[in-house]
Amino acid sequence: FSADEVSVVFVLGGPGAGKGTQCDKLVKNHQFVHLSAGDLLRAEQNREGSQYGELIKKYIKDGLIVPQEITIALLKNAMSENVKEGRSKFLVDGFPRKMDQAVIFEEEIVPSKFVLFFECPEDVMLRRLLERGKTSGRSDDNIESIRKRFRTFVDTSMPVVDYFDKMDKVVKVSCDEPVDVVYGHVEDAIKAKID
Ligand code: UP5
Ligand code: MG
Repeated sequence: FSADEVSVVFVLGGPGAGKGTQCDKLVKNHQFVHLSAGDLLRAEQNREGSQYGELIKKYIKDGLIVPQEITIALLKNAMSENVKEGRSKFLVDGFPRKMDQAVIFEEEIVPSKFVLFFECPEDVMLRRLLERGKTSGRSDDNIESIRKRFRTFVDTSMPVVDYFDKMDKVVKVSCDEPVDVVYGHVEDAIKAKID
C-alpha cells in the first residue's frame, strides 16, 4: 500500500494509562482499525517458528523497546492485510515510543494525522497495572517490570511525545477519571480532527 491509501492516528501514553481501553471504544464508534504494537509483539512472541520470540520476551519483561525494524515490520504487515480488505483508517496504539521508530515510520510508511496522548499520574497507572496483573497473565504486569516500563516511558518515550508536540500534532487527554468520562474527552478531542 502507499501512504495516500491509509491514515494513521498514534495513541500514546504511559503503561496502564488506558490506551487499549479507549481504542476499543473508538473502534465501536468510528471506522478505525485498532493495532496495538504491544499486542502484535506478544502475538509474534508466541508464534511458532518466530525467530524473534526469545528476544521479544526478554525486551517486554525488561520494559525495553524492541528494535524498531521488528515492530515496524509487524505493523506494516498488519496494515497491509487490512488495506487488502478495504480498511484504511488505523489507530496505532503504543507506538512509536522511541525516536528512531517515529522518524522511520513517518518517512517510510505514512506521516500520522495526529497523536492522541493520554496523560495519567504514575500512581494511578501503577494501581491499574497491579490490579490487572492479578489476572492478565502478562509477564510485565509485576512491580519489577512496571518500574522498568515507567522508566523507559519517561526516558525514551516522552521525547517522542515532545517531538510531535513541537509539530503541533498532539491532542492531550486527561485519563484519571472513569472510563466513560475519559471517553467523552476523547470524543471531544478528536471531533475537531476527524470528520
Ligand atoms: N483502566 C483503563 N482505563 C481506566 C479508567 N479510566 N479507570 C479505571 N481503570 C481503567 O488499561 C490498563 C488497566 O487499567 C486495565 O485493567 C483497564 O481496565 C484499566 P489499558 O487500556 O490496558 O491501558 P494501556 O495504556 O493499553 O496499558 P498497557 O499495559 O497495554 O500499556 P503499555 O504501553 O505498557 O503496553 P504495550 O502492550 O503497549 O507494550 C508492552 C511492551 O511491549 C513495552 O513495554 C515494550 O517492551 C514493548 N513494545 C515495544 O518494544 N515497542 C513498541 O512499539 C510497543 C511495545
Ligand atoms: Mg495496551
